Amino acid sequence: MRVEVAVLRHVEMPLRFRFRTSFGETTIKSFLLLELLSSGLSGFGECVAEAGPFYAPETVGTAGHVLSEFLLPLVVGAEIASPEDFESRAARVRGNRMAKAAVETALRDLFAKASGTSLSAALGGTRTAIEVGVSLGISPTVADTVENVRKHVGEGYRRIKLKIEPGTDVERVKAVREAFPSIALTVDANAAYTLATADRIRALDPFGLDYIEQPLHHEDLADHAELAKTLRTPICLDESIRSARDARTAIALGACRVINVKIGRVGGHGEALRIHAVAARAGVPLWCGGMLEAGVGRAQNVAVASLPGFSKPGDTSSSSRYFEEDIVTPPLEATGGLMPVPTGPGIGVAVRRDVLERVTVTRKDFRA
Ligand code: SMG
Ligand code: MG
Repeated sequence: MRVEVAVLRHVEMPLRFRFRTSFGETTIKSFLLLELLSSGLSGFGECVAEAGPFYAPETVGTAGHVLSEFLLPLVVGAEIASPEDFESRAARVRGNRMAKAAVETALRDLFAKASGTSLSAALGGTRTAIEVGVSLGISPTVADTVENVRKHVGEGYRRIKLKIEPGTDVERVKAVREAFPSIALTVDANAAYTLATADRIRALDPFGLDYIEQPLHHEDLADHAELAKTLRTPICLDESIRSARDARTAIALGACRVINVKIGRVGGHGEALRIHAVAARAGVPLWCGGMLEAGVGRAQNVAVASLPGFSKPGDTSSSSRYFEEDIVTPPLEATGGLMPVPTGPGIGVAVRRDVLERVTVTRKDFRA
């Protein structure tokens, strides 16, 4: 398939809530949206790099640079045989996985559209709807945390994840567990603890959490393995898993028993599929993480989450939670904690050009 034109947009969309984590706060979703055009079809990829390098090393700025200077020149005007063909062409670019994923996911959409299949089917998805949970940012008080959980349990989400940081972590989890004895509950520390402060993590063990996500440093698998030995609750890794190689090492070391897969963090659907294979061999359950995606990224997430190994509810909650107005139609919405998997060609949702124009800050076109 010959990619004729690439359109790279910087987009900003206000969030409907302040999302606070142990590493910062997001109020505006700022991201790059890539459109690849070929024979009258458009494939869309959303880059999940954030404004600042606090969750991951990449930013909107660095991803824009790597896309413009190194990745888009590999595809614009080129005959690309498959998404895997792009992966091999881009293999000499190290790291920069979020930038790579923007191209790879746009190509996946484009190839699926060209063959008239849904992206879910093209990836090997087997579910017609995915179970979804919700990730709740750190609220000002313990009481606010419980109220926020009540609201989202009422909306039918199948799992509640609380963002935590050292401080009132144990108090919050205890209060939520007392108010909701039987919900599926998890926590995500975004690497805010160390082995020296891990007593606070161990203090969460009695609350029947489904898993504890990324408690320790993003580069430290050995410490996670050591912590795991002192916990009954499984550890789930997010930031530490950038590839199938990382997944294999982490599982072999006993650093995790669950994996959060984010397409952007691992460089695209191809790598997500390889992690899926590694995890299946080891009997490790997966779930699909979130990066506060707009409609394109959300649809890409729903497609991968329809694979059989994604057996736990993910963070892909309803679009209307995040945005007044999304850039795709129909918006991706969950009912009773179930989100239908689009069946139309590619990502199965259409980009709303009028909305996209309104939220576009800058636009750069690349032609052969
Ligand atoms: O998409 O609802 C969402 C956010 C899910 O908690 C979420 N993401 O570490 O898993 C994580 C965080 C990373 C992004 S924080 C802006
Ligand atoms: Mg996480």
